[in-house]
Amino acid sequence: AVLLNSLTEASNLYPKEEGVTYSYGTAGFRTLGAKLPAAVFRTALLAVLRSKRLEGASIGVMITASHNPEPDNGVKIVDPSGEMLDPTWEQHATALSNCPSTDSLISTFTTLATHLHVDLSQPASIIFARDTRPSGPDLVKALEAGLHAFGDNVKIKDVGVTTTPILHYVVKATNDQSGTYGAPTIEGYMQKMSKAFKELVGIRGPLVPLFVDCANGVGSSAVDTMIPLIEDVLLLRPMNTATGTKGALNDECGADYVKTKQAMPPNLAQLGTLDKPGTTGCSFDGDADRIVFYYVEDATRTFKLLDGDKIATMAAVYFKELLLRTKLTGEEKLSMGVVQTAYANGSSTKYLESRDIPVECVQTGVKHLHHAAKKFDIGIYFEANGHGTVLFSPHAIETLRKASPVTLEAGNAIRHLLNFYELINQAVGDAMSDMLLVEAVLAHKGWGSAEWNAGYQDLPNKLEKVIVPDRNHFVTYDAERRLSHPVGLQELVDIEVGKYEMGRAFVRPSGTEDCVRVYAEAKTKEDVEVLIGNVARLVQ
Ligand code: 16G
Ligand code: ZN
Repeated sequence: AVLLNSLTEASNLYPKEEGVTYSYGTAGFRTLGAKLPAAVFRTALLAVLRSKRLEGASIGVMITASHNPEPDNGVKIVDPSGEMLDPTWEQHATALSNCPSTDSLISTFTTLATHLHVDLSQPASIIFARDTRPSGPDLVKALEAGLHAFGDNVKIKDVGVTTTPILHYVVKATNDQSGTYGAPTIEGYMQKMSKAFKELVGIRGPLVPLFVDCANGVGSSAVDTMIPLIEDVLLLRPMNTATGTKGALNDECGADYVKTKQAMPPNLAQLGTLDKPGTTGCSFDGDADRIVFYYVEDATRTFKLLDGDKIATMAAVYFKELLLRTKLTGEEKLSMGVVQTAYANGSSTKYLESRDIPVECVQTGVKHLHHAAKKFDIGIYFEANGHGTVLFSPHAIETLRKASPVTLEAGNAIRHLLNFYELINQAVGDAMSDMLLVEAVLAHKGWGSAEWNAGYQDLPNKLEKVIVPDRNHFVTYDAERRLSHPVGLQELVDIEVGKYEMGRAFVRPSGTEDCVRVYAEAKTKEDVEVLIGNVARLVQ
């Protein structure tokens, strides 16, 4: 009763606006920052319930809207393993957030506690962080108001302004029983990663300096911290680091801009940043959980994009080589596979299949990719947009640690794989970690970005938004590659696609915006333009 009184009092300070409906989707709650305080306050209550349900395990809360415009913000919950919130709990988050009054909030909260078998006297532990958005501090206050309402029974740790993947790392490391994952701090993250990276690069360094577009976001502080730790092997040259400039975040820069426009940030182009042959750039998104690379082709002076598919394919081919070199057989033989979404360029899928690397296609959204990747000993997943990572199964780690290598080469391969395991964020996609993964593989191969890009050529492709009266009328199956509803539409799309060489197109409702997305690829740019235009017209 004391608890309910203090929750009531606190909630009255964060009333839900009438007419706003929240939905906990692929990215948690996401909307204009100004509309979020009530949802963030209520997210605190759900995070505490979740922690108590899991006997006090630490739960993370991240306040960010990633690549979206600066006035937007969002909040999402991180489970103790460092992964996204258990999908069965998403509906509870939505239910709490939409209670029209404090009374209904309190009654929904107590019903949920009973229904989910939460012992409210259990302790709880919450770890939170935010990105650089101006609305962040107010949302942190709303979160803290919700947490403080529980009194001393809830332990709170504020990681401050940091990247989404660092928060996931801190949560995972805090809950790690074995104590071997790393120290649960930003510093622990930097130490773990820089050490593994330097061991991997070894005498191959120093490498060619790398330009890093930080999207004027929180990635710039992570890059600043990393620079001195690795500068003897790789010099990072941060760009777009104006986190204090109003409106600059994700504006004409960042991974999402580069991937959607298929062009480099205009200011980098203007400065001629990548004009020198052999120079490579990369772009983080606003919360540094995505990365794409690019360079200017020497002979043609054209922009070349190396996206999530390119990262996945290079990692897969290299890890397959390393696995062969380990000479592990029988029980010790480790499986490896790649998980993609429908957005993966057709050429990348073909390239993997032609190398006998298993490829699986799942629905958009990190939770689906992550889940599917766990089936492999080494599970590589990337969305074309640059979000992804490589997961090592407990079996893989145990096998690699115990293995007695038969040759020096086998020993080196095992050591490399274990160092990659240390380097690669095991919780979630991570721009910093993926950046160093790419640099390490390139160093081992002795490649620059042109050699990396030579593996296969992307099919021309395009993504478009179509505004429709109700996107819920669009229902997909086959990992979002086909439509079951509106009835008959898929057949019309098929006819259209059939007209173009290497044509492929699909239509799916967005999980984060009120629109339908149309993707098309084909052998030529001209065909893509016509194909996407015609499919978009069918959808309207
Ligand atoms: C979210 C997802 C991202 C996905 C995007 C698709 C997470 C952490 N992020 O940003 O993976 O690519 O949504 O958005 O799951 P859409 O459904 O609007 O196309
Ligand atoms: Zn992001």
